[in-house]
Amino acid sequence: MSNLKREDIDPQGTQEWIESLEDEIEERGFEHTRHLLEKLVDYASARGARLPFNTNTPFVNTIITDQEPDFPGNRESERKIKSLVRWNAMAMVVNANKNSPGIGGHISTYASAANLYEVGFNHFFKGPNHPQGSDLVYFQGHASPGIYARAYLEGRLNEEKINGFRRELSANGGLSSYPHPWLMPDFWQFATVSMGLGPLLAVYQARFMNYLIDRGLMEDTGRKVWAFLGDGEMDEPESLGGLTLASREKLDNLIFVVNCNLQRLDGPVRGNSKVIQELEGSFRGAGWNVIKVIWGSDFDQLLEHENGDFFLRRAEEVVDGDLLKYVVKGGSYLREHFYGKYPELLEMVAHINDEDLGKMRIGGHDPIKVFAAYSEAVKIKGKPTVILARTIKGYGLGEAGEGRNITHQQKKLNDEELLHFRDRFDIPLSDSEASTAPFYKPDDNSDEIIYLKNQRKKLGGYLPHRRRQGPAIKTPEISLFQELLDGSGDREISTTMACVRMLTILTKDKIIGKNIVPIIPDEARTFGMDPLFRQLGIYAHGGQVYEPVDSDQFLYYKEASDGQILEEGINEAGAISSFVAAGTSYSTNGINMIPFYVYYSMFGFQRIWDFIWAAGDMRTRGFLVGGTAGRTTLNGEGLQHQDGHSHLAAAATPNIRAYDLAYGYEIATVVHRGLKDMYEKGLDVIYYLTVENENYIHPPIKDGISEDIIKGLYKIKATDKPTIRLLGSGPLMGETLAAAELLIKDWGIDPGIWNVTSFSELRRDAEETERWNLLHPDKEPRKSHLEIKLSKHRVPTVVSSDYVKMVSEQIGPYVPGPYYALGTDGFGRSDTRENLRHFFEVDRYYIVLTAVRALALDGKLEMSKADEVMKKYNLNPEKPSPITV
Ligand SMILES: Cc1ncc(C[n+]2csc(CCOP(=O)(O)OP(=O)(O)O)c2C)c(N)n1
Ligand SMILES: [Mg+2]
Repeated sequence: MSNLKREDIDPQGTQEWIESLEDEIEERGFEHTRHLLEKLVDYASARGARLPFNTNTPFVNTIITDQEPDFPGNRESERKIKSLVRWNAMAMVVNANKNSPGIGGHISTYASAANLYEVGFNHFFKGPNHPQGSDLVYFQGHASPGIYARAYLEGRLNEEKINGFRRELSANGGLSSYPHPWLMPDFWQFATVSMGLGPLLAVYQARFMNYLIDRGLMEDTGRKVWAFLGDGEMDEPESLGGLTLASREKLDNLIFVVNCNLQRLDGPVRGNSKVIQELEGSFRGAGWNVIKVIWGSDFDQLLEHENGDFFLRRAEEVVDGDLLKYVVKGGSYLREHFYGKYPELLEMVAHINDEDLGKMRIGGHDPIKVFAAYSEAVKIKGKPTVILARTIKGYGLGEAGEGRNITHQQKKLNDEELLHFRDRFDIPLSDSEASTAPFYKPDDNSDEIIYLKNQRKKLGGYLPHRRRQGPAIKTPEISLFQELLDGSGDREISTTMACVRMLTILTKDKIIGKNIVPIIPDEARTFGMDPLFRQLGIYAHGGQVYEPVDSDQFLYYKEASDGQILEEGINEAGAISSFVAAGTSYSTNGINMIPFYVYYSMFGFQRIWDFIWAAGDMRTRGFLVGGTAGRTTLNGEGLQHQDGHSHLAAAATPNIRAYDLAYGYEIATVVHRGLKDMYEKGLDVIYYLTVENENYIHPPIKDGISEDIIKGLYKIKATDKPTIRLLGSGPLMGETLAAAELLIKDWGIDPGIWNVTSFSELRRDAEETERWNLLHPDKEPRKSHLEIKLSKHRVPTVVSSDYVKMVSEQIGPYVPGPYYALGTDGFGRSDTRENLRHFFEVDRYYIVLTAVRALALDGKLEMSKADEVMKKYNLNPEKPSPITV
C-alpha cells in the first residue's frame, strides 16, 4: 500500500509496472508472481533501497472474489435460521431482564457474531458423531445467548430452559450466564468468558492434540480447534501470548476467528487507528496465516471498479472511530464523509441511494466471504490461521444500539425497537406478538428446521456437546510406591526429591506410565527432575534437529517427537493451559491423561489463579505440584519467591484438594488416592501438593493412618496425661517435633503431636458436618474428622505452618479448646532457614513460648513461666513484627 500513501512522481511508469505484473499473474499465476516480487525486493535491498518492514496488507479481504469457492448451502434457509437464532437470542436477554431487572446478559455481541457462527454450524464444525471425531469450539463467552438460541431451534433446549437464562436456581434449572462446564456439564466444554483465557487455552489445546498424535496415543483425523474471540479481548496479554508457539509448532489444526466489531465494552477498541490492521501485523509477524474478511460482496463492485484504487486509498486512511460513526449515522453521512473525500469515489457510488449505501454488508456479515475464509483455514497446511472478520456490534438493533457505545450493555428493547428488529429479520410475528418478545420456533417440519437439523446431521451432530467421562484407568496398587512408604532410612531427603521419585516410578509403570504428562515451566533442574529428560524425552513436534551440548552424557537434553515431557519454558500461563488440555483429555479426546504440572510454588496460584479457576470450572483432572514452597523453607530466594499463601487460594477454589506434605509416605498416599479418585472413579477434582527443598529423614508409614492422611490430620504421638497438643504441618513438622522435645526436656510438659496434611480438607469436612447438623436439629449430630480425632481432650492447641496464619486458622473454629496459630504473614526475606523461622516466629522456641502461655491462659501454669521461656531462649520482646517490616 505504500504507493497509495506516497506521492507518485511517475504515475505512468507505475502503471506500466502494474500492467507487466498483471500479465505475469495471468500467464504464470500467483506462485511465480510471488517469486518475481521477492526477487525484486531482494535485488532492491541489495542495491541499498531499504524497504520499511511491513507486516500489513491493504485494508481489503485477503481472499479476492475470483478465489472464492462456490457456496454450497441454501442461502435462503440459512438466512432464515440465522434470523431466528438472532431473534431468540435477543428475546432471551430481554425477557430475562423484564422478569428480573438487573439479571444481565448480552445481545450485541452475538448480534455481531451470528454469521460467523452460523457458517460454522452449517458447514464446518464437526460434531461428536463425525467419523473423524469432533472439532473443539471455543465460543466467545458472552455470545452464549446465541448458542442457546440455536440449541433451542435444534430441539436440544426447551422453552422452559431458555426462559431460565441466568436463572440457574429456578425450580427446573436454568442456563448459565456463560460457558461453564461445571454448571452445564453435558453442554459447554470450555470456560472462556474471562477474557484472554480462551485464546491461550485454544493454542495449547491444539498443541496437545498433536502431542497425543505424535506419541501414537491418538489417530490424526484432521480435527480442528476453533477459537472465537473478541477484538477487545485481544488486548489481554494472554491472547497474543501463544502466537509464536502456535506457528513454531505448525498448528494447522488451529483456527482463531476474531470478531472485529471494533468495539469493546466502553467504546472503540482502537478509535484512532485500525484494530484489524494491528492484529494482522501481530499475527503475520508471528508467522500465522491471516485472512482478513472486511468487505462483503456488496463492495465487490467498488473494489473491481476502474477507480478501485480510490476506494482502497480511502479505506486505508479511515480510522475505526470513523467507521463506527458511519454505522450509527447511516447512508447520507457515509456518502458525505467517507465517499465524499474523493470526487472519483463519490462518483462510483452515485447510483446507490442513501439507504442502500448505508446497508452495504461488510465482510463478517456476509456468508459468502466467511465461507471462503473458513474453507481456506481448514485446508491450510503448516501454520495456524486467524480470520479477522469485520462486524457490527449490535447488528440489527438499529437505534437500540447498533454500533453505539452503549451497545454492549443493552438488555432492554422498547416496543418500537422490537418491531424494528422483527422487520429487519423478517420474523413472522404480528405487532402485538412481537412487542412481548416471545421465543419463536417454526414447526419441526418447516424447511428451515429440517435444513438446520440436516446440516448438523451431516457434520456429526450438535455442538457444543461435552462428554462427561473417558474410559477409566485402573490405579496400580499402592505398593508401587513401597520405597516411599518405607521411609528414607538414614538418608536425608526433601519432599521434592520424594515427589520426583514418585513421578519416576509412575512414568515407568506399565499400565499408567504412558498416560502421565509431566509439565514443567523451565524449572526441572531446580526440582531435580532433569533425569526425566533422558528417560522420557522432551516433546518436540519436529524432533531434535541439533546435537545437544551434553550429548556425550548419559542424561542428555533429549528432545523427541514422541517425547513425554512438556517443557514449556518460562511460561506459567502456557504450562497451565497444557495442564488443562491434558486434564480434560478424558472428555475432549476420550483418553484419560494424567498431568503433573510441577512449578515454582510462588508462580502458581499467585500468577495464574484465573486459569486454575477455569481449570476447576472445566472439570480438569490432574496434579498441580508447587515446588520449593513454604515461606521459610525456601531460604535464600527472598520476598518474591517465598510462597506462604498459595494454600489460601487453593482453599478458596471449590474443587481443589490441597495438601502440604511432610514425608514421602504422605506423598505416596495422597497421589495414590488422587489417581483413584480422578481416573478410576472419574471425580472432577484437582490435587494440589506443595513440596519443599529441606532435607531430613523421612520415617516409614505407620499402620492405619492412610485414611487420616487423606482427611488432613493424623496422630504422630499420644500422651498419657494430655495437657496440650501441637499441630505441625509440612516442612514445619520438624520444628514441631523439636518443640515437643524442648517442652518435655525444659518444662516437663508432654504434648500430643499431630500432623496436618491439609487444613482446607479438614475445614471442608468440618463445615459440611456443621451444616448438616444445623439443618438437622432433630437428628443425632454428626462428627467431623477434627472432632472425632481431637474432642477427647479439651486442651489448648498450638499449630505451626509455613503459610500465613489464615491457612491454619481455617480449622480454628472446629478444634475443641483454645487455638493458637503460628504462621508466616508478611513479605519474605533472604536468609538461612533458621533465621527466617525465628524472624517469622514459627520456630521451635516460639512454639514452646506459645504453648506455655496457652497453658498459663488456661490456668494450668503461672504466666511467669512464659517469661522464663522468653529468657531461656533469648526471645526479644522488642523484636520487630514480621508483618509490618
Ligand atoms: C478478564 C476480563 N476482564 C473484563 C471482562 C468484562 N468484559 C466482558 S465483555 C467485555 C468487552 C468485550 O469486548 P470484545 O472482546 O471486543 O468483545 P465483543 O463483545 O465486542 O464481541 C468486557 C470488558 C471479562 N469478561 N474478562
Ligand atoms: Mg469487540
